[in-house]
Amino acid sequence: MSDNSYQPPKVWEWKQNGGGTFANINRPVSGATHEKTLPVGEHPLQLYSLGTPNGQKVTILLEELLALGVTGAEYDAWLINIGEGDQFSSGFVEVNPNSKIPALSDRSVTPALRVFESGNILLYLAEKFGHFLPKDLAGRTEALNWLFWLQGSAPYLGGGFGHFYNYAPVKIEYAIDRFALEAKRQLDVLDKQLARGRYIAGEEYTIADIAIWPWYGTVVLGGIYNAAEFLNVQEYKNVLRWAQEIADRPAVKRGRIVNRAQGPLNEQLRERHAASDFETQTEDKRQS
Ligand SMILES: N[C@@H](CCC(=O)N[C@@H](CS)C(=O)NCC(=O)O)C(=O)O
Repeated sequence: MSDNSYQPPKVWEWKQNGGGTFANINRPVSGATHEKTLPVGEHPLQLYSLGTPNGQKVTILLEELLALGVTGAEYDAWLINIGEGDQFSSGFVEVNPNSKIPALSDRSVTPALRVFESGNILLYLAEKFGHFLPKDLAGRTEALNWLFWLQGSAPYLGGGFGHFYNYAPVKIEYAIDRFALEAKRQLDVLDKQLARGRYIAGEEYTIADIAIWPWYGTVVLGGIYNAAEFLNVQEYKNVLRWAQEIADRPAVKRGRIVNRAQGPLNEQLRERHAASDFETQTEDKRQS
């Protein structure tokens, strides 16, 4: 079952070309690798992101807010190409010293506020604009239970299961078994919760749904890791019902393609600066 040929040395050393999809960007140190300022557009909210599940959370919430008529949520979404190391520019490190997308700069306040960690960005925007987070203590607490659940759980799905099932240069049975087991346990947690109500935190659509859908909703709908059959997602009927209902929301359809730089061309809007960008999305823009 396992390969016992590796014996850890006394002190770990970085193998610069350790292999795998992310070998060229992962380093054991933090901080900027190059000087470059970030672009700034005309809207109060400047988002620096990529259309991964963590990035989609924020663009879905912003599109939902705009759909409600909250004009203060207008935003410029700039593409941060993490495969090219854009997250290590001096400008990006200033908005997020952790060098991970998404990062937001709110320039409607003076001095501008930096907001990082996708869960915190959702909470910040929900509180700033007064939507998608229940106002009563019980409703708010339940929504935050699930928002924090997602922030703690998704790394097992993405960094654990998705990494070893999909990205790792070798298929390690022990690692895939360990994380498939946890991914299925988490899907079962969601399925039982969604048997109790229409949305994750009850009958109201909240930032908990917006956080969880890009990860678990996309997995059960077959959109990431190509793992729907492997994880036998048909077992999770309530998750499937919820995932499809959210996928059908117009704001979700818009938000999930913002800052996407891979997949079908009609699902890529690499940068977003105005609502009309969704209509005027041309071959040229998508490929630039
Ligand atoms: N806990 C962070 C995770 C963000 C994260 O892992 N972002 C990934 C893309 S999904 C990233 O920027 N990776 C670049 C890198 O690791 O250098 C959040 O929720 O914002």
